[in-house]
Amino acid sequence: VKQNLSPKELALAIEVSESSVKRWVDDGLIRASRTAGGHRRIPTAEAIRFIRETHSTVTRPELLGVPDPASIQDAISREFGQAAALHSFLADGKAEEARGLVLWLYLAGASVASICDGPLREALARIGELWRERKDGIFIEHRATEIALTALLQLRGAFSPPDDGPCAVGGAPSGDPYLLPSTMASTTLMSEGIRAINLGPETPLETLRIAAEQHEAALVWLSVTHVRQPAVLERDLNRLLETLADRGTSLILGGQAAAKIRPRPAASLCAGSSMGELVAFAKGRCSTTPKSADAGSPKDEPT
Ligand code: B12
Repeated sequence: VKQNLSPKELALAIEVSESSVKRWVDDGLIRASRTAGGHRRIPTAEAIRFIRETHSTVTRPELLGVPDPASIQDAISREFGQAAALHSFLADGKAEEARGLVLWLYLAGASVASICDGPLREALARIGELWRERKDGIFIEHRATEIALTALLQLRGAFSPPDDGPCAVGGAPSGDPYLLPSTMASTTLMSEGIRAINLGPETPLETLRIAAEQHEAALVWLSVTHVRQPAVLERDLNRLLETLADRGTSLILGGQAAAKIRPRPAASLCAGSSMGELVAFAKGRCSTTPKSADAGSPKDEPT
């Protein structure tokens, strides 16, 4: 995907006049910067947001650097579904196609949460079975993770939540090497207008606490796919919950291995099993500002 577009390129891509695009920029409907020579430059991420929100039809996808919708549709019908098409791109190392499919689903109106909980999760679950039956399974798994990660980061680049809006920080704990779940969480939250700071895998919970304090986060997410020492993680999580509660910050726990740890029930703690649930929880929590500790929690104990 190209970094920036000229008004002419965007106009050609969606078959409108260049003067319309320039007017939309000047009216603030499309965010753009100016070159030293005074020419308008539209970040491609911004163009993608605009196209999706206005349901514009992309007639020249190559100008945006996105794949031809017809080829994506072909792959989806050939493989019998979005998840199956994504799985085949990921398993075959077809990075451009996989990124294109994810971007296309978003452009076509799917929410980031539904892309993560649907095709991405399903495709990766299938990739996770390969090591049992194929010698090259683990190589395919590593490559697929890398491709899925770049697809998410490309999508994440399309969002720029306001600097003064609500903030969330999160990651995966020490001993957990998994990159994708926490990147999904940050991408999903960013798509919902929440400034999300992803500290990634192997993050000590003390580091999460410091980051949450520095950013005055309203929400902390913890994604757990692999637990090395459940007792240690439980102890650290209980400690983190105490300090977060003092500041009115909530924590949402999720991930495939989240049920392996049993923190003490706390009003500021919630458990979720999908990006959809993360969004629902964040929307409730991030509308209140940190420090104004509020009572009540949807669930007392993670399930
Ligand atoms: C990629 C991968 C790896 C990579 C990770 C690379 C990396 N740096 O990220 C590597 C190669 C390191 C790896 C290693 C291993 N892996 Co592995 N791995 C996977 C795989 C294929 C994908 C994981 C992934 O990213 N999934 C995508 C995520 C986003 O999906 P998800 O976790 O389900 O997340 C969803 C929800 O849980 C939820 N969610 C997630 N986080 C959060 C957070 C919050 C707050 C909320 C609300 C919701 C939420 O929303 C997400 C979207 O719907 C899975 C297969 C699978 N089913 O997931 C196996 C899998 C997890 N691995 C498995 C295994 C056995 C291993 C190994 C032990 C052996 C091996 N296969 O090599 C080692 C152990 C490593 C370790 N120290 O833990 C098993 C685990 C089985 C089990 N239950 O114990 C799985 C399930 C594969 C399988 N079917 O056997 N793995």
